[in-house]
Amino acid sequence: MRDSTGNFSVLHRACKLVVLLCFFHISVTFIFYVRSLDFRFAFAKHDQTASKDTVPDAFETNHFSVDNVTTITKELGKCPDTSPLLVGPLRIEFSNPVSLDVVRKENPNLKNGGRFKPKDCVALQKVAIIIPFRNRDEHLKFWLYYLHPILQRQQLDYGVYVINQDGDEVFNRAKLLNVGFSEALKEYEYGCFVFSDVDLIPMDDRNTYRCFSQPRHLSVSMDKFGFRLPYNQYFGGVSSMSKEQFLKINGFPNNYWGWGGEDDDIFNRLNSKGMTISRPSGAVGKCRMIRHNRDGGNEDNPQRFDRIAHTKETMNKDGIKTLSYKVVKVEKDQLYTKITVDVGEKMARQTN
Ligand code: UDH
Ligand code: NGS
Repeated sequence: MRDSTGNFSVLHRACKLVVLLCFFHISVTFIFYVRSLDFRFAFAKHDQTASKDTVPDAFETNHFSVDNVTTITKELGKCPDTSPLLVGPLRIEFSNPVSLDVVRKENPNLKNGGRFKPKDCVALQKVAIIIPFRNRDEHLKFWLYYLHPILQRQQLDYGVYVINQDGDEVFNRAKLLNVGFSEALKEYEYGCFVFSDVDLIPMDDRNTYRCFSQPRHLSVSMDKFGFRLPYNQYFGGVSSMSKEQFLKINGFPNNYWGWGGEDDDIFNRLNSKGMTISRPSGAVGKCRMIRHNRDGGNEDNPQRFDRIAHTKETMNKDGIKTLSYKVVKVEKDQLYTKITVDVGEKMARQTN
């Protein structure tokens, strides 16, 4: 009897020990499991933070997937108000001709159509640059040579649109600018439009080709005018307007055929809608014009004085709302989008 009781107590203790060992084993396993969970969570958290801060090297925002389910977006910060890449005054001269192949090689980051976006930050504005054009290829080469590097340093999301007037009809600068506005918007959600003559080159990259709270006149200090404004209301050469500012004045007039007055009409439109002109300082706004002879087909417009006297009455009837034209050809180059257009004839000017 005593023997069997003794055996039972040994067995009992052995069982207790086994249970204790099992409990210890489960506890240790549990602790390790919890710790490994912590570690995995922390690792995932770290990974996400790192992915937010890392600047992607691709043109567009990067995505990568985890388990094919979650998508984490790499976010770029906004570009600063003043680009850190600006260098200030520039030497601009036109003595040596420019080769477009060289300009293409020197601007490897341009996308087809003369498009660019900064790699390391999100540009503050999407800018379409519109150039009225006909038979000025040598000037266009200089413009592309000088402007592309400047615009890239200005950290803009931009595209260059050369609006080429087809045929031999009298030149119509303002209507070409309207066409540029309308065609550029079909391609991309531009919010800002810079209208630039092909023969004007800024002499300082701090003269940013972007939009401001008021319409901007950029070519304020031209060499041909002795680096000053020819008159206070002058709005010719290079100017910029947001989409809203442009639409508020019904765009530009379509009926100024030949040289002169269309820029004064634009000034009158802005003025009549209560807008003021914003300008850079005379030093920052310095620019050079490529000297040239008077173009054929761009004779002085004899009606210009009469027309600018009646801007207020005509501006709602003549502008972007009544624009009509035909696209003849679209050419995409690395350096620009060239759109050749039939803008109609001078005879049609009464209505358009
Ligand atoms: N343009 C062309 N081809 C032309 C005419 C004009 O491309 O045949 C474009 C070009 O972008 C030019 C802009 O339109 O820079 C303005 O041309 P403009 O001839 O009005 O102005 P610009 O200052 O010449 O180049 C002025 C000639 C002097 C006029 C004197 C009037 N009394
Ligand atoms: C004014 C013209 C503007 C022209 C400006 C500068 O007289 O269109 O001269 O011209 N206005 C009228 O003719 C009504 S420029 O010296 O650049 O050829 O922009």
